[in-house]
Amino acid sequence: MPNSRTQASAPLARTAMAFVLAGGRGSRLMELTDRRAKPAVYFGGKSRIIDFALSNAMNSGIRRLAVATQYKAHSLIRHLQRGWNFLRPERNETFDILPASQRGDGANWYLGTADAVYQNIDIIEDLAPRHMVILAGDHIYKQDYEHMLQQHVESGADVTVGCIAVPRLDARGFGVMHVDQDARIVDFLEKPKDPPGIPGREDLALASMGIYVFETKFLFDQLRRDAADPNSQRDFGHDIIPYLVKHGKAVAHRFERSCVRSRAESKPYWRDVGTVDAYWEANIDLTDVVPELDLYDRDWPIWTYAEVTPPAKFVHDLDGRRGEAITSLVSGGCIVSGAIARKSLMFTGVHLHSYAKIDGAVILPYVDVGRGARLTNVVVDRGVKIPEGMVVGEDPEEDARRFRRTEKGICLITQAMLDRLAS
Ligand code: ADQ
Ligand code: ADP
Repeated sequence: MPNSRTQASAPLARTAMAFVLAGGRGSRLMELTDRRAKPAVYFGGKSRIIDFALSNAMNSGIRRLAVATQYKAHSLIRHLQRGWNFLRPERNETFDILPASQRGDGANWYLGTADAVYQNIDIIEDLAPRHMVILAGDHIYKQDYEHMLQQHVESGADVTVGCIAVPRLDARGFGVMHVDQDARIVDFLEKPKDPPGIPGREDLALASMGIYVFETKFLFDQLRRDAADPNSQRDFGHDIIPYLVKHGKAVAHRFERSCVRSRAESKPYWRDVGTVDAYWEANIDLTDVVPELDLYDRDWPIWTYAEVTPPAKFVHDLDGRRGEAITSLVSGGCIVSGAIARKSLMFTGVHLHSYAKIDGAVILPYVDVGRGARLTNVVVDRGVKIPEGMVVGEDPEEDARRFRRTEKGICLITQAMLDRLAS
């Protein structure tokens, strides 16, 4: 289906609110989320994971945004304040950061994702959006939510759930649904151990993307009903969606219908970069000559907060060795001096010193790679100082002893791990 940006009827995005759930830790990202929530984790050389959901909302025409935060929210809140605070109330635009335990009787964390909306009902009511677009803050994709809103109104659904076909066994971490020929959801299982396949395509399962559209008043009624149920976990995936599949009308929206493709032949791109392996791979994929995810598409920009930095610089060192980066993404403020980067991402302010070599490396901001260090297939956390001559990625046993080494052989390196080695 083409992504027509011209709508027959008035855009629904203009009167909708995007509510981004950004409270989860994302514990399978290991030490990367020791100090920050998963939505605040860096991605793609310049951005953070949450920038994708927020940019999608903006690019879809939504001008009321809210973000619910909870776990280790400081890094996330700082990013949002710096990068996303440009919406103007006088133009009917709003941007609200909603930390847990600020509302109601003040005593509770958000219990589940539904509770994160429930506890903010009074704030949302003031803004009176017609529809609520509930989004997860931890996926990488480009989607035009206007199409989903239009489908929601046309189908007369109580809730519309964004969905995508994934390999069947990968669906164990997702909500999995069956739909009838009218896209109505007839069955929904949250994180089944043995996910049911799609009839006729048993190798695939139809997974919920954790994206929901509701009419605001209807959503509030459901949240209040759910809050009165002592057995509820107060979660969309566990409680609200299964209830509406049984007692209401839940309709599936196929991601293919609204994903934003940079080229007609591009495949729909959606990633839950929930593990270190998936995170490394999605980042490194961006160095492909024609990556599946196009960050250079001016029609669908991914907005972020970026520091003002001097340009990236590549210099010969004193011995005359060239500093170069091949098939790599290099952000502002980086200096590559007599060192070689290959198939790597260097975020803001990374320094590579003479004789250093990085290959398949995701290097977060302000990392310093000492002289002669060699790093292969790594993720290096922000601010780490890699000592001179350190070699990672050439001896699996040694790597596993020193760092967090994944099944696929990717090493995650943090300063705490290096400090432990030094002591
Ligand atoms: P999960 O991703 O496991 O499944 P969850 O851990 O609740 O669901 O996270 C969803 C989003 O909400 C994330 O962005 C997270 O940061 C945020 N979040 C989690 N708990 C929160 C809280 N208490 N307050 C605020 N924000 C919170 C869900 C659905 C599945 C679906 C997958 C798709 O339940 O059905 O398949 O999303 O990833
Ligand atoms: P995930 O399930 O995304 O891998 P976790 O296992 O860390 O992440 O978190 C599970 C649930 O517990 C989430 O709802 C998350 O928001 C919540 N949570 C995590 N850490 C805290 C915390 N320090 N305080 C309150 N709630 C938390």
